[in-house]
Amino acid sequence: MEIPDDRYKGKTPHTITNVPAGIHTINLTLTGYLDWSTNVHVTAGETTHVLATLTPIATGDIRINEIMYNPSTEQGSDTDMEWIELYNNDTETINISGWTIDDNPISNNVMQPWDYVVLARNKAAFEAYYGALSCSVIDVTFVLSNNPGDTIVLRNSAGAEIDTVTYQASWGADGNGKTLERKETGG
Ligand SMILES: [Ca+2]
Ligand SMILES: [Ca+2]
Ligand SMILES: [Ca+2]
Repeated sequence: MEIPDDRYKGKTPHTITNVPAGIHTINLTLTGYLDWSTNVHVTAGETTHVLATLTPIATGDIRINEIMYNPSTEQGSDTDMEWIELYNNDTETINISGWTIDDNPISNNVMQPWDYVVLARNKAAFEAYYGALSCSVIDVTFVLSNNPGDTIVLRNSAGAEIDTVTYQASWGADGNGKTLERKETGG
């Protein structure tokens, strides 16, 4: 807990005394949880109560499962038709909201165990080509280089690396309409 001006005040539950009247910022941090912050208005002679519920940082066995890094000319432009498929290999529901692909945020999405989600550079173009899928498709900003290949990094909302893939055009799927898909063995 910090109040005010970034001064550490101790662990919760905690009562801070002799706080000047006015607005102060309280920050709570706990390993494994998202940082929490609020502004409190302190009135002279009164005790102001602050209650916080911290949200656990989701982590888990989410995998970069399949990638389309170079769609064929027939499929469309790379700007529209690149996509990355994630797979929840965990037995738990995982909220990937605020996770990132190459530092680009993923919008709200919750993955049930064994769920797939497609991160598309252009969801509208993706769905126009592939039709409706049984998994969700969400727009995410990213660029997958064609040749010599690229590294894709998936991080959770705390910035911890969850999965990464480095592919090379020599693996195939380079503009021929095919994709790269992870093997059962992980390779
Ligand atoms: Ca292409
Ligand atoms: Ca590309
Ligand atoms: Ca990259």
